[in-house]
Amino acid sequence: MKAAVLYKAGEPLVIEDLKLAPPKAGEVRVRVAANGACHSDLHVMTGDMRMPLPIVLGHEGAGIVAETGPGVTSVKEGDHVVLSFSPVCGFCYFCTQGKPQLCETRPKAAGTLLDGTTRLQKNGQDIFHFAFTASFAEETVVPESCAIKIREDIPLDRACFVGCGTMTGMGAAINTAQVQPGSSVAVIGCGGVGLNVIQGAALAGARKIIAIDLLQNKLDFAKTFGATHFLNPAQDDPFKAVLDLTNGRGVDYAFEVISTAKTIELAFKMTARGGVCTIVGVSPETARISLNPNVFTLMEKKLQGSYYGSTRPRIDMPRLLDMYMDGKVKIDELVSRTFPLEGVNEAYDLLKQGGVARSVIKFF
Ligand code: COD
Ligand code: ZN
Repeated sequence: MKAAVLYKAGEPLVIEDLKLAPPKAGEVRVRVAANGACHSDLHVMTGDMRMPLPIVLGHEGAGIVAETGPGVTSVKEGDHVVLSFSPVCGFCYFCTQGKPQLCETRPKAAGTLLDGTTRLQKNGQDIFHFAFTASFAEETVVPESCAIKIREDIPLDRACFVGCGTMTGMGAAINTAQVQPGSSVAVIGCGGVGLNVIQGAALAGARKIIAIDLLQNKLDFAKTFGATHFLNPAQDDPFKAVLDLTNGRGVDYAFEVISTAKTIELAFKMTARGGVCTIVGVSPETARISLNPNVFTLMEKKLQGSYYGSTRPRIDMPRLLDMYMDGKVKIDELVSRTFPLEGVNEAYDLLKQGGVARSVIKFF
């Protein structure tokens, strides 16, 4: 089967014919229908996020179950699924607290499935799986808990976004930060994920949603997703502008959706007394932030992270898709371009240039 392989950071992905071994116990083989081009894959391509190589990237996928390994009970051949990039055991300390995004069950080695091995090979050489999903491929084998059954009337080239951008962003606002009706929100970084933080905040009833991005087209997208005010740091000082928009207080909720130390510090600085700053981006290992600790005490500001929108995949993903089908969650507006697998490098060139909200790689 065809897949896009990263052999070396800084080089383009190579479309290869790979061998995919059948699913082992507790695994599912999925025929991938579509996969969004998210920035996290780009972090691996540039070397900012270190992964074992060669690797098949892709973690925003949806498809149809082709085969199930022994013991699989939650899906069967022919079921439509969204791919989750975070396996869930259901039994550990965190799963039983209702925080499956923090599940303790992880393989010993990055880039493998849960048993520490890969199902992907080229000429006898193991190829790694990115984020358990490896969905820039015609087919993939994933842990059962990463195959989330969904309704069959949802177009798979839309459902795939719930596998990352829509869930990560909306979940950060709704599940992690629990944005309150009438509140003020600032979102720094209005890409595929940030636009969905905006969408989640709008759905939660935030009154003022300030979108901050260096690119005018992203601010235009932000309007579609529910932002009420727009700031470009290349033109205005975003800290000063946010104070001007909030009676000098700062926002109740700030979100950093880029993953740089500078923008994290900025998000925290524009958070009001008693407010909550949520980091959505994952920065390079070497990144460090610098904060005055007194503001935690004297101003009761809070700083927290959000992983995968604090999602409970089997509850939140089908629910967001129901809301999409009811016209209450926007996904179509996210899709700027559609490419075949062979266009994957072009899709990432466009993301780097900032020309798109999201591109989708469509297999069928
Ligand atoms: N000031 C304002 N805006 C900026 C700046 C800046 N200094 N620098 C970049 N931006 C804007 C860009 O113009 C762009 O619009 C946006 O920031 C980034 O958007 P995308 O579309 O390139 O990126 P996303 O939305 O796909 O991904 C952003 C993440 C923060 C999620 C990603 O970078 C990341 O850190 N991923 C790891 C976190 C994670 O949970 N990963 C799991 C799957 S995503
Ligand atoms: Zn992603």
